[in-house]
Amino acid sequence: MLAAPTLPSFQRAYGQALEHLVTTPQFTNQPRGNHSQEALGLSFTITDPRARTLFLESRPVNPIYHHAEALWYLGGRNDLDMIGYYAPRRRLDSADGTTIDGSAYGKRMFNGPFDQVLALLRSEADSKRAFLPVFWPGALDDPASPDVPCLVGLQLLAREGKLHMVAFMRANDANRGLIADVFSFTFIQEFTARLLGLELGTYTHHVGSMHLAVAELPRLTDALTEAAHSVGLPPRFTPTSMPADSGWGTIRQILVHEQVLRTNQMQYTAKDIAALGLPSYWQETVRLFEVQRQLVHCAADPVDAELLAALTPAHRWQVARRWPRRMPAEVTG
Ligand code: 5HM
Repeated sequence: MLAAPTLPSFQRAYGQALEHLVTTPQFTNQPRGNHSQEALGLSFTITDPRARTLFLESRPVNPIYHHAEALWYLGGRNDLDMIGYYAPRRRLDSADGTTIDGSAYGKRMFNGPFDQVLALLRSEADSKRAFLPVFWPGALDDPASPDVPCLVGLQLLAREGKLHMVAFMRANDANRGLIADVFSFTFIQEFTARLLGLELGTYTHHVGSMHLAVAELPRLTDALTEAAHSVGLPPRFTPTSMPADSGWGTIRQILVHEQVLRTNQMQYTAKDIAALGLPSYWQETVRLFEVQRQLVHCAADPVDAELLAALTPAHRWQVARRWPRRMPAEVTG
């Protein structure tokens, strides 16, 4: 039996998943009318879960949404207000127009089960019971549900001083959900490692149905080529680490800044953010949310050049590629 392929970064896993689904799909089908190419039972392991994002010219990602989603999960929330602001498409996942049910993974994990998992890992490090279930027995009760959870659950394993995570998914869109899911789950893994005072271990991702939308295939040729060319090259940017003293108080603080920026009650300059008393890692998250505030609430203006200059080079690169028309003339990423 073979273990999942072990890769240094998510970008490598993304490249391999695309390649597999584009060149040797196992099935072509139309579940719920979504014309897809699919392979069953795909898995990969990432040795550095901090290398959780893509730096591809041909597949610009949204680092602001990724941070918002990870914090929405950690906040144990299910409100559409927060997540829909960063990705209006998420409104389609809501049956009542105000909440999200199936994919509000944080609400299911962080209101109870997570504390039990922490207690378990603190009392018996070798435990293999530290599982955070998300898919529940009644998840298929409503055949018209717009949002059945794709995540079955997350397992945490403390081994030799490191915290490993194994994610189990029933389904993943390799060019959409996968990118956000791996970001959020590895972020939760790193945060949990900080809570437990453990080093960060590996991240393993198992998927029942990995698929791509057939309509997206023509647009994926460049991403496939670029991902293949990046193999063997040094990473474009070195990942940063969450500070050791990050805890629930930090998450609560960041969510307060997130809310006042989202609702446009506050506007922060780069200097304001530097004076908030947060570690630079978490200042960066607030900077990303201020970028979003400007993108949404100051739609006629370019994003402030000083704010962009204060971002890490990695985020500046991603932001400049995702919103090229909102960049001031002096910023090239
Ligand atoms: O028909 P189904 O419920 O599987 O459609 C959900 C679609 O969103 C699938 O393509 C699934 O793979 C994708 N998805 C994902 O990749 C959805 C969620 C939200 O639960 C997710 N990852 N986290």
